[in-house]
Amino acid sequence: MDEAKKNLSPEEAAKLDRQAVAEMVESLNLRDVISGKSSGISVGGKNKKDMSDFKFWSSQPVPKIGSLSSITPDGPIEKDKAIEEIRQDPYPLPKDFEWCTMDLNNQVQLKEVYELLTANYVEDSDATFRFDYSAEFFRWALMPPGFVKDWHIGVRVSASKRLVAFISAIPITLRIRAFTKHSSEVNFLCVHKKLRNKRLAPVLIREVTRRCNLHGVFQAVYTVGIYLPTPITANQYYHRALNTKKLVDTGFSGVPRNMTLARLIAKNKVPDTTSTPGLRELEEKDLPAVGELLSAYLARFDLVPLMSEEEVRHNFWSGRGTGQPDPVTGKRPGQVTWSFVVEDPETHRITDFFSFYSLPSTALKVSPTVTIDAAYLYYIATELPASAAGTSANSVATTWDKESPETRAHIKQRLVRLIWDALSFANKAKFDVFNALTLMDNNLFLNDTKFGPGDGMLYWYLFNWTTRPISGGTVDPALGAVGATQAAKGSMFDPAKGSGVGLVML
Ligand code: MYA
Repeated sequence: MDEAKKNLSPEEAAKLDRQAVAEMVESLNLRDVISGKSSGISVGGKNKKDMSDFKFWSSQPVPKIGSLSSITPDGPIEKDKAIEEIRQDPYPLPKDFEWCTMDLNNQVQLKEVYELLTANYVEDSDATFRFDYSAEFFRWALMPPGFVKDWHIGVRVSASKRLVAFISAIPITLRIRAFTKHSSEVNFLCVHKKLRNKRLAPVLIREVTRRCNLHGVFQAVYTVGIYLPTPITANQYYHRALNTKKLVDTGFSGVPRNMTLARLIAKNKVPDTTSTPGLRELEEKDLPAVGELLSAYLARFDLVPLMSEEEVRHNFWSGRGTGQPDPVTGKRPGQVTWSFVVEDPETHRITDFFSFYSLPSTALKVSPTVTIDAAYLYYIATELPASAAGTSANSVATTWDKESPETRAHIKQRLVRLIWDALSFANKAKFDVFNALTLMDNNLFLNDTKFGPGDGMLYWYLFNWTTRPISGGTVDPALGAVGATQAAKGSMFDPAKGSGVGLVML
């Protein structure tokens, strides 16, 4: 019996147990809707897995578990293949299934993808929340400039033609430290719940790889909520409550023990008005300036997308919806992204930029089910102080971890203010929660703007590329112990530690 319970009646001891559980739950703070993108396998503890446990992944060009270290060289694991070496036919599927390429310009097919993912995509570990991407979101996320239709891959039941699995890739020019590679970003892998554990996922992954190879692409980046061989970094999710009551009512967050709901609501209140002079919604004419600001800002990180002008336009302009904004929320029909700039009132230079996107989740255990409207921080950038300038769009020098305390303080002060403003906009647009990861310079604002740790980690992977582990703004998986238990404690956040990740995956 533990010390605290020694002189207690059974009722009192039970109460203490409940209290301990309540404390544990409270320490989880806010849970991750992100979920399936969060249920980790412990790799340090007794559930330790090694390469031989990963029958599929041990056959793929990915780093072996434990192989990444501070002396890992940068480079491919396998050489690029000549076109004749690449398998020309699709991989065989189990009997009764067939491949299809989804045409997302076709409303019926777009709806099929949407319906498959709405019912079967990522859930948290106890199936309380599930991502609820919208059809507009898929169009925006999967059809960037240069997208390859052939990389929107579906599996249908041959007889009924019902869509039962999906995987996608989009092109991305990725800078990994000093190397720039035309790569693909793989996402939205989904197998219908009734077809799970039948080894369909490996066939989908091999097929998307084959189709990327046929386009001369041999590297990919992807994020997953589980530990696979082998992450190059990991970020932790953080959440900022906006509609506190709804989050508590739906089980997304709890009221801490020594607090009332009313006090929690007051604590989470955000200002009705923004505070940065010159802040306004992005206009089309700002796009070139935003592209430059962003590439100078991102040049400081280790893993970065190099965005063309068209990509900047797509990422920050094309998702703004069409038609008249709603008079209360300001949201346009079909809007998936929100982008803002700060125009210096005197010089008219664009000095700052931030954006967020909408990704609702369904709270599955409340009846009827409820939608949690979540905003996710997308890209953010601020002009660097003159002393830190010198990083240019073409620079490949990673500098974020060598910046002076003055530079860090300058960035922090700008970001904290911008994020308070982002929270005001998101609150006005009636989002319930604002989410961010411990990537880029986010650790500089998370505490000051009252974000709380979630219980999920997001693991980052590179296909057919090795590099030294990249700091994720939290304990590094390849160097330190990592797993669901530790992540759940919410204790891995070190505000002083930044991250080398300068890429945001949807
Ligand atoms: S992350 C989102 C993933 N989707 C979901 O979580 C939605 C809900 N879950 C499902 O739909 C299924 O459970 C999925 C697995 C489809 C995930 N990433 O078919 P199985 C390995 C990679 O029997 P199922 C996202 O979209 C697993 O370790 N591998 O399993 C990014 C085992 O391999 P091994 C995964 O549960 C995707 C094998 O699959 C994942 O029926 C990036 C079991 O297969 C996962 N999320 O289906 C994909 N989950 O034996 C990689 C399980 O080795 C891209 N597994 O342990 C790689 C780059 C390719 C392009 C390269 C170009 C050059």
